Amino acid sequence: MVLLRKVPGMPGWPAALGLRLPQKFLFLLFLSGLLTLCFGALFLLPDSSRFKRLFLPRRAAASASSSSSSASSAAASSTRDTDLPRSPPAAAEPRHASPAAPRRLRDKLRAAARLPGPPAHTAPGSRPQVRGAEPASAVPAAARDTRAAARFDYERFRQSLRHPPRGRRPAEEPETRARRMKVKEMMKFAWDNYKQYALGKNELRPLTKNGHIGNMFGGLRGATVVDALDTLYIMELEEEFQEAKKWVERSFDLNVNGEASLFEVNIRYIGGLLAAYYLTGEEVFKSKALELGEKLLPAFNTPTGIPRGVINLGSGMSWSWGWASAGSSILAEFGTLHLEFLHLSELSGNPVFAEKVTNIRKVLNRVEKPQGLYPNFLSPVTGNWVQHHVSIGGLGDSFYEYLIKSWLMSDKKDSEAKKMYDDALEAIEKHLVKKSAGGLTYIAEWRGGVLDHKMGHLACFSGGMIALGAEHAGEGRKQHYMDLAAEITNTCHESYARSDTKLGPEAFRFDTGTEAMATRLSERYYILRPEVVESYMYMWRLTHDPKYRQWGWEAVKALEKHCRVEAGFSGIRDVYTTTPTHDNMQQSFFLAETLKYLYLLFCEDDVLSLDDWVFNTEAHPLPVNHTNFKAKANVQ
Ligand code: DMJ
Repeated sequence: MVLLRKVPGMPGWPAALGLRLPQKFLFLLFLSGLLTLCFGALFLLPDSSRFKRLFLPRRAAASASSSSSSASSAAASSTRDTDLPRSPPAAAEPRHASPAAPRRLRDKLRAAARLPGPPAHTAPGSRPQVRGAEPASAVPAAARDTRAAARFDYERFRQSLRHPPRGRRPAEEPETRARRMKVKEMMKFAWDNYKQYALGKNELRPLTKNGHIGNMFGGLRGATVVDALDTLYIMELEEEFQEAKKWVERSFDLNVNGEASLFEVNIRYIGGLLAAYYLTGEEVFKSKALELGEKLLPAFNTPTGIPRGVINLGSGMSWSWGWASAGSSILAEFGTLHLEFLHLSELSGNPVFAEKVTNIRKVLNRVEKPQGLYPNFLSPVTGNWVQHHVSIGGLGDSFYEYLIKSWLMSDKKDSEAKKMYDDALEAIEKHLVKKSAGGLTYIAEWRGGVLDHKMGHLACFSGGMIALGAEHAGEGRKQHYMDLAAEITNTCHESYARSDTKLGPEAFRFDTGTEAMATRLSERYYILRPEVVESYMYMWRLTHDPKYRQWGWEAVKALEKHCRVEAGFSGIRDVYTTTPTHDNMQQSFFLAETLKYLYLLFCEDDVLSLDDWVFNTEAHPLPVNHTNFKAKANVQ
């Protein structure tokens, strides 16, 4: 238009060019064509939302812009299920602007487009090794909440359960009821003392009557509160549950800035919050779980996507444990995220969590397994094993547990997990399962091909796990695996029965003439661990052999006799003396796991029925996917 304006004293410029009428007409036609083209191009360019805002009314512009960002993100990542709501747009402004913001933005764009970029880590061993992507808080909380609320139908979920979570309470024998009530009383005692002396700290110190914070949870507090929530609820300790809930609502602060174990935060806090949400429908548990889940995401920002073990919940920086060989990540840690992360995706509608754990599986499937076994240390940089130490106890344990439970939680659809579990168990049985001279079956550890004839207390969960998997083993294998599960559970019971306190040591051996006993001073302690009673609970549910209830009751009596002190329960330093000294620590897993499994042992099978729930490795019940999860990860 400006070009055609007549300047006073000057002829119009088409005229100045000396054009005739038909030529003028043709020229005007060409010019108007050109203008139409330019105008149209504004709408066709990949990101024209800003221009659109100039020409369209506000509302129309907003919807046009959101559909364009959705389409472009789908195109950038062909790996996503197109049914899903998109992750927040890649260029969303980080909540806290900082000098690092432009780089963060670039990283985020790269990640969104799955473009290879230089890894952000430095040499293994140096600390911190990885600067994570921007903290997940870059996603506005309100947006997350709206999206989640729109997606997850709690009522539909509740209707999908086959049994009410707290059971239907049929008549039962008085002895079983009395034993269950005893366990409930122990839980109340443990909680009341924690509340009185340590509320808001992570654990209770029952001898000195104060709280312990420790350094595992990166500044998060209240590990015992969050770990206890679902146990209090299941035991119908209503008032105590309300106290715990109130603490979560009013005092549970996620804006912390410390070094946390990714694994521990996941199994205790995220697992505890998810279970509390699914059991009660209280939104506060869901929103805290999602917020915390997002804070863990930067730990996955490694060349392979295998997360590092330690993360600063404030900065998102992550690194490997100083004690883990060559900057490696630990099998039992990165292999124990699957259950919780699928639920985070289901509740948030954001597939990112599911994608992270699906990728871990892919890496594990790609790497060659020595004799079919999974070593405990893997490099998050190369995706290769760092050391050939294999164990179904510490460092390996819950990885195997999460394979079979992933399959069960998927309503038996995740056949990849089932195959990985079946293959791993076959290799374990072939190379690690041994029988002692006295006829006790145990699972040894493997160090580069050499067997260490030792079994940790932690490994005693495997009786329950193998029984759980046996149900679904191939033709002819079911009885075999039930027998194996029963033998291992029996060996673990022996480790308790052969001690003076009737509680088991941290590790027991089969190589120096004695069997199922600790041979080293440093392995004689018991810290209120759950694994042995966990196996009793599964064996009871799956066989109804009364000996498992009997063994559980022996454990209850031993706990009362040796671990109960004036202000709570404490671990003991030596299970082979009837006058043990106490370690002054009431572990949060005692409330989450040990007491829950003991309680369930004396309940009917429909209380937290195995048809409806899988227990995460901290005994937090997560629902089986009867409702067909929407959040499907599709990682290539
Ligand atoms: C718990 O925190 C979990 O069971 C974990 O998997 C391993 N050990 C402790 C309890 O012993």
